[in-house]
Amino acid sequence: GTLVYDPPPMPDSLHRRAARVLEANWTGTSTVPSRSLYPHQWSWDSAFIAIGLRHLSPLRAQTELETLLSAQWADGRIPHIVFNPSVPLDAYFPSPDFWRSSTAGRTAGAPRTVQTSGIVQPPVHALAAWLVHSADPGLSRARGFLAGVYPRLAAWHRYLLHRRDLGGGGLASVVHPWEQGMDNSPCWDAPLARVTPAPARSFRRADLDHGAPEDRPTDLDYGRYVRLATDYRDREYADGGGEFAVEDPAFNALLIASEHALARIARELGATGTARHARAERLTTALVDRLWDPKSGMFLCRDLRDGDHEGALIPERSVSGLIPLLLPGLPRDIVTTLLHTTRGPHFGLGDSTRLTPSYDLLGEAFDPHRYWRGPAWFNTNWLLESGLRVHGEQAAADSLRESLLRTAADTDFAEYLDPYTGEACGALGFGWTAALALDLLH
Ligand code: 9YW
Repeated sequence: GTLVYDPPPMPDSLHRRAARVLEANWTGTSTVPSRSLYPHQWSWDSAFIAIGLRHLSPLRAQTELETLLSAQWADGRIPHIVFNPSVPLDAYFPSPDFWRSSTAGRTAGAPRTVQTSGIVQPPVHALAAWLVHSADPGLSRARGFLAGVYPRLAAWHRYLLHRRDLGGGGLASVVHPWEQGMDNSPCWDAPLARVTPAPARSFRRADLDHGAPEDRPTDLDYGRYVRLATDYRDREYADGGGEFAVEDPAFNALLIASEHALARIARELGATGTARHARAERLTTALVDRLWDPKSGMFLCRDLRDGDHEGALIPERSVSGLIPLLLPGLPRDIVTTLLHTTRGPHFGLGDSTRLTPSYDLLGEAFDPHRYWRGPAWFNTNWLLESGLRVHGEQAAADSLRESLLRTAADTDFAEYLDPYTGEACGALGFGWTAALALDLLH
């Protein structure tokens, strides 16, 4: 018979698969975290996504950030969700008719052309903008990318450092668990216990149409999220008076890293950047003064509504308290202790777990499947990977990088996973998982 050359099917490269996820989640102007669960643009997702996207298309990565920033409010806040008007209202809760940005957000200067939420998410944006610029400085300069985003990023940091310094110690506070990005972390259990939940009948959760209930926050959690968000909205998003106010280590560490990035952006644009580097150093000192807990060997959250006006540290170990490892300016003894804690029995990195869990393996509330109460996430592990490199832990960083790539491939870019077994949880084809895997491949 005829000789037919029939090559065996080529296993698709991880690079190609990740690119395909980002292609499928791209809307034309931004990228959705997940087509099923999260069909709009999310703030910190977009920053992480841009960091990966810059390797595929620097133009798309710039556009991703520009789209987000065009929804910025006049008071400087970058909303945590920018709604896509072509997605049906009932596809995600809370929807635009809950946040009412165009009416309730008028005083704070919500944009007129797009609908957004009224809360924020961690400030990864200046860091992302700098990395996106560095991927293709020629294109960036030709388009005036940094010149365009710089004033907006500066206003964003100003908002956080002034309107959100609710504790008066120089750090930014979050006023809702969704703002910190780790929605149902056990860190919030005590501060949330003081909040009267909104009645279950007053809202309908859309997340349960797509996610397994045992992997998601509970109805009681949701009642409290809704109460806090409703109260904030009804105060027209004015900062200061809310029932929930927490200083979080990851949120502030990302602000510091982004302030350093803003200094580099300022330099590229012809300024010195010195004042910004100095501010980042002051913030690092405040972070250590207010949130470092030598007894736990890590950073903790400060609950400003507990006790007197100074608030109190929340005695729960979250991966958030390891993320300051990212900062080059951290005192050496703190770095040593943090490395020790990351590898020890509470987080088990390089030992009992594949990736760092979101919460204390030995904590009473630990649950390997329920969202931010134990599962491992890619963005937090990507941040730790770069923290290990910053502090010269190349071997540990290499092995974390290997695990990240292997789990991204094995889980089809899952949203999060069981830290022991590696079993996929939540959505698949998740935006930042694909983007950060791509980044690690470069
Ligand atoms: C939700 C989009 C967002 C992330 C958050 C994560 C989750 C939204 O999804 O929140 O409905 O629970 O907790 O960090 O930005 O990926």
